[in-house]
Amino acid sequence: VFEYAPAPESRAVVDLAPSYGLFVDGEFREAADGRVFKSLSPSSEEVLAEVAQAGAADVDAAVRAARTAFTGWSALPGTERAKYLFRIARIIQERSRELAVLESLDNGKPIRESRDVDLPLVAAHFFYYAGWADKLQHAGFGADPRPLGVAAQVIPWNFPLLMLAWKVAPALACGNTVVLKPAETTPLSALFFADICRQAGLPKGVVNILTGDGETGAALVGHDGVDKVAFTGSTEVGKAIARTVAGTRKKVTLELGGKAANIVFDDAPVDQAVEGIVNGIFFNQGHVCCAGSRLLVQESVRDEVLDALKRRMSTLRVGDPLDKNTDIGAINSAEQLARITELTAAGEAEGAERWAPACELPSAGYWFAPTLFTGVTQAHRIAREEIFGPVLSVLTFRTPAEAVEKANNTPYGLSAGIWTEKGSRILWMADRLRAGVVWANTFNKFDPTSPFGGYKESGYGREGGRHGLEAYLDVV
Ligand code: TXE
Repeated sequence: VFEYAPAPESRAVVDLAPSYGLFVDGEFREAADGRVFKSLSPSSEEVLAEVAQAGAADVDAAVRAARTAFTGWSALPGTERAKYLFRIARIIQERSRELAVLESLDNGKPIRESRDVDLPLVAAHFFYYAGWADKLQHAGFGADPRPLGVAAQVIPWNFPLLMLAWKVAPALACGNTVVLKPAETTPLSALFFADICRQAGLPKGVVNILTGDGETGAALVGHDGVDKVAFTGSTEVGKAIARTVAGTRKKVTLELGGKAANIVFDDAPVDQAVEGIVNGIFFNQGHVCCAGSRLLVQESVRDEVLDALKRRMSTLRVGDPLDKNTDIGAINSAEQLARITELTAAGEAEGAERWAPACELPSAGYWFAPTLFTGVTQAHRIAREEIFGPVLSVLTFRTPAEAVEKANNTPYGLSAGIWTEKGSRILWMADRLRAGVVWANTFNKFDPTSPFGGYKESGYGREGGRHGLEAYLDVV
């Protein structure tokens, strides 16, 4: 037997400075009031770097810089904007090893995922939207579509660089300028991206990065000089942002939580479905808004699927994100770990049965074993609330109609998965599932050409594809 045991990815490929400033008007600078916060590695609790905490004066400076830069940037021919985006995409590819290690250090995700999923997709989004920059007149937005102006973009910690790419690439392609705030637990890759913008020669002020917490985010979203707000994060904060922008000229798109059903029919090949279930909920520690966090399995195959799933879960390796063998990395923060712990305790208290494979978790850092709940009813909190961790709630159904009813029985509507050999059933189900994305015989599959976004409390607006441009253009 040949045992493949690759060495851990070297942390030495990332040259981390002890402290980082805000990126405003093409320069790194300290916060006006000198405040800083620390970015920790969730797998070791080690301080990776100290980062500036942007306050109201910094928000003002960044928005002004973006507004000044807008005049020149929006006047550039699309072919010129495309050149910058292509250049950024190529630099991301050249620096992808460094960025993948950085992302795994700051976020806790396995290097296999940051290297093989996040980084290739980040580059792909810049390539894809670079291709649109000179074709906007031919895309059904009218003869002369115009950019909106300054885009305030607030992103979460689960895919720091990828969420940045989803937002920055289409905004720039359309001629907008950007002030982006990464999440407080994962600020570093956005700052490295700022360095890439400099390397690409991007005119100053076109991209500004403000690190900070919810207070910084609220100040940015509320600033008068902002024309467009794009947010990905919790439903609670999304609603607060919608309230803030109501009554202003600002346009807004929101990408919020989810509670997706992964629906397995009795004719699906069990091994393939099990891989899809595992990928659906354990990819990125389940810190995925479209995670398949509710397994709906047809009653006749319940036991067979659960037996196979438990066997597969027993092989998952939890541990060092930089180890190329790791399947499940660290939970992103102590707060998120506390949320997962609280909701799983509620699952047990409400009478669901908890199962996890035997696995040894590292002593330092934030960890949670892959966990399965059976005996779950639709009324249980673990069937209704987003857990945002490696926790799967199992429900059963008998008929396709019952599967649709249960899948749709949630305030959310971001994604769903269907596992069946019958094409006609896929189409019947997809028509009735109230979810922005429906995957068939696959899950968590992304590419820059496809629109992504939610129904109901999962938000509004679409990112990705041609639809992703609509959020950054006025039709003329
Ligand atoms: O989210 P927040 P948190 C869900 C997931 C998770 C829960 C809480 O269920 O358990 O949300 O996570 C910024 N005005 N998702 O607390 O607070 C904040 O600084 C403007 C789903 O981390 O929404 C960060 O940059 N901005 C989700 C970003 O909002 C504010 C991804 C997201 O943080 C703000 C993340 C304010 N008042 C969490 N308050 C998804 N859809 O993928 C905070 N922020």
